[in-house]
Amino acid sequence: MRKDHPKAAFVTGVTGQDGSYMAEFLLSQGYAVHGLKRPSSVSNTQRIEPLMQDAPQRFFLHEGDLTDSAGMARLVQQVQPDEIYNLAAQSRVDVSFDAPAYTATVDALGPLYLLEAIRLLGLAGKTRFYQASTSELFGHAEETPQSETTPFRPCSPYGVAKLYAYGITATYRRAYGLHACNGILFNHESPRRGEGFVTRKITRGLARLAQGLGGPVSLGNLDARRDWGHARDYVRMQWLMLQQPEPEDFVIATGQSASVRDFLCLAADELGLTLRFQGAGATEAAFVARIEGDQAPALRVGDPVMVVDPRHFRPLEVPALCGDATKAGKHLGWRPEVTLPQLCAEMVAADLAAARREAALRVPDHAMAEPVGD
Ligand code: NAP
Ligand code: G4F
Repeated sequence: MRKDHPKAAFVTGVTGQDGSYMAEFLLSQGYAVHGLKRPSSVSNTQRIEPLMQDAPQRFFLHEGDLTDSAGMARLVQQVQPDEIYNLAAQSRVDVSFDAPAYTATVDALGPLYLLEAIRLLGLAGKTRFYQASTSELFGHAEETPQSETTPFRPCSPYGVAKLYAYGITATYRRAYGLHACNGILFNHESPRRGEGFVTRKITRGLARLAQGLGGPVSLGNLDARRDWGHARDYVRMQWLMLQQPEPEDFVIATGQSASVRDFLCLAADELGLTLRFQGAGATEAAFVARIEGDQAPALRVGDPVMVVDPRHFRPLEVPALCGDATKAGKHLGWRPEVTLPQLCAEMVAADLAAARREAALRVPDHAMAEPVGD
């Protein structure tokens, strides 16, 4: 890539998990990166602070909202991007049941606004478009593992909104010749994962409990199975898709699935804890059965670490997902590099370090009770 005229990428959702890894990756490849950031009264740039410091000449933030069609067209016109990565979304499946119309506006119409901007601004020959599609499209999947040819049966407002986005992306590719692709990504996690998703809820919750901060982690369906990879591995694939001469859709997954219960046990193991489960369904709980090492000084054998709370059950659940990324392997030479135990260890280590910092800063109760002054 020419240094005096780097490629320009427009990344929506740059403040999120994938957006922050994507911006880092693109900067490392020499791109000028323009990120879309939602206006916010409190800071939402924690994940991209280092980039704002280190690459001020090539990393630019633009305030805007994906649901503002005119604003998106104005930004696309201003940036004239070579590549758009549409990563912004209301990405919580559970939240989509409570906010279905909002989820549809952001997740279905948002990508349409960007595609229309490319088309109406006459950028179809220049700007390549990546849409963050999802394994939630498969929903109650008809076959396992799921590949690019598996029928879609979404079963959440999120999945249905993302199905529209998938379809409109493919339609603009066929109708107007846009270089537009769908990455059908299975779950991917990292220490930057939002705190409401189950893996991060577990690693953060257990790490804090181990340091005497907070109570047992409360979870929903422990038997749901997901195909979990590392977000850093997955953004590389998103970029690779846009480097292909012809636009195509790809599944990206590890090909291995594990249950929420498995992930809970893996995370506990990282903290030297062996768990004992008791009860079933809505009354199940997990307790400390054995402790090794000194990672969990606040816990004793018999302490509860997890309780099931039926409020976390979903009106409709996707019981199991497992992807077949053979096409990505063949066409793009892509293989996931990080295993689930490695991913879990990285997440626990980061959350444990944060919990230790928080515990060290905590003012002991007896100190609070001391009289102030003479
Ligand atoms: P994430 O951490 O939740 O990030 C979502 C991003 O979208 C955040 O930057 C958020 O901004 C932004 N956003 C939300 N609504 C917006 C709006 N109306 N206008 C502008 N920006 C908005 O999600 P992620 O895990 O990085 O996922 C990235 C994309 O991949 C999403 O589209 C998700 O649906 C899709 N996906 C994710 C996975 C996965 O396992 N991670 C799998 C398949 C597909 P704030 O920071 O202000 O909230
Ligand atoms: O971590 P989750 O909320 O992720 P989910 O629903 O699979 O969605 C994620 O992956 C999709 C790709 O397939 C993305 F498109 C989407 O944007 C998001 O990134 O839940 C995973 C599983 C579910 O079966 C859920 O019922 O964990 C189960 N679970 C059990 N207890 C819980 C909890 N999920 C959450 N969020 N919170 C719980 O307490």
